[in-house]
Amino acid sequence: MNLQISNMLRIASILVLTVLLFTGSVYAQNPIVQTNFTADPAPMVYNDTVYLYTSHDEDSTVANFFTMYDWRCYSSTDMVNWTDHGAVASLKNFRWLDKTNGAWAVQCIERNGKYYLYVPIHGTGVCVLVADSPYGPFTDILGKQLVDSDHLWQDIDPTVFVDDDGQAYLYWGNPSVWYVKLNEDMVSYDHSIGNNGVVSVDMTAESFGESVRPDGKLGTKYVEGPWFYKRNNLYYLIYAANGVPESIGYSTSPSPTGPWTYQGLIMERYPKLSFTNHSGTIDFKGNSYFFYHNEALPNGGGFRRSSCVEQFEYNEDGSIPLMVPTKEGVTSSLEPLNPFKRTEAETIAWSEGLKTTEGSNGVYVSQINDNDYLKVRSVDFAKGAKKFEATAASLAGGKIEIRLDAKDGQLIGVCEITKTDGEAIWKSFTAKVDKVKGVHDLYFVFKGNDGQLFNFDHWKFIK
Ligand code: FUB
Repeated sequence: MNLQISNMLRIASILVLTVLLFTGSVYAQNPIVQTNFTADPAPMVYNDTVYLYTSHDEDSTVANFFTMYDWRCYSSTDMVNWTDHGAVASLKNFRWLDKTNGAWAVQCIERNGKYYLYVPIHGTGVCVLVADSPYGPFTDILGKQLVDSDHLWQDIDPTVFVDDDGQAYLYWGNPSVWYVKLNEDMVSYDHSIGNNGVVSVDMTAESFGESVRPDGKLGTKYVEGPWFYKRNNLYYLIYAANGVPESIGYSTSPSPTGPWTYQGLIMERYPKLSFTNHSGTIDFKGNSYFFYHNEALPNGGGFRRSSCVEQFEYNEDGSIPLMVPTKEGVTSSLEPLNPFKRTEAETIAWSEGLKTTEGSNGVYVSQINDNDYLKVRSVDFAKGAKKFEATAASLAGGKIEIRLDAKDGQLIGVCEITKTDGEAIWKSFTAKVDKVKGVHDLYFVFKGNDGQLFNFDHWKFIK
């Protein structure tokens, strides 16, 4: 295909996708999480699961600024249904800290069976927590910041990668980039290089592109939110670029410590993306995915952001294509969901009107009102289900309409949730269902009187 035709096709597809994005005429899948605001997505692939760590914008913003107290975790094996594991760490994990706000962009990585959660605390610097499970509990084993620096307010957005030779690197920073070489324990670093161990990356136009800064001076495109990784022997640094509102750009290098070469933008600015952006990429089950955030949820905004994901393909030379943010997100599930196994109610592809809450039984779906619904994608009923079972705790009580393929799709059963003796008194409820076979999107549509109906913990079908 000659270059002109390929450019025309690219422009045409961008136009089509842009129309889809703003008319909303596709099945919504972005933002990935609708029950909370989830910013700064940081995916981690471990075995057959993607764990998505996010920072968390509170529903109510204090003093018109980032209001962020904890970090959340979601997981998926199919890239369309995401299970909410709640807040896995918070500022309260740091007993020595006298701050109640500032839980900014996180990244978690696994090494030798331990999970290291690198977090910036705004104004305090880069810290680390350690756990034996991706869901925590995470422990502050240092009792102080990990990185000792003289620019703590700029020490945000840590990103960590362990190279094939076992050397781990921690990059971070706004509006410059620094790195340390982590020791094998992942919670200390080599102090023999740079400024007491902290190496300042050369911020040149060749490495990070050229841009006019807000003060009118010429600077680089790099702003913040680095995401560091290696693919086919090429090192990538993806980052928020081009001032505010932020685009996403990237640089590559033949070595983990540079020299970096600016390669261009991955995502331009679009309406409904927030004034910040923050990305992460993964390869998972043979596909490549790009995570970022927007402000598209109802009541969303620059301080109430939501994580999104797009599937993409690297070009043959390893370069990353320019992507358009879509409402559609990931269009196909990587594997069907087995409905005959206990499934957490907070495993959701899309929902409206719902929140999640953490109680003694873990995370559950809450704030269920009449006509709210949740959708679970690509559910494989195989040769058929006969019965549905839901565990719920009821305030007023109500019904779960079980429907297929659309909110008003085929009704296969209705599960009555009668009053239990309180909103944390869990009981099992069952309903007969019409025999349904094969793979369908499953919708639970909640019905009842005014006010909150019940809380919903888990469900399954019985053959
Ligand atoms: O979420 C707070 C800050 O906004 C992050 O640390 C930056 O990357 C930007 O997304």
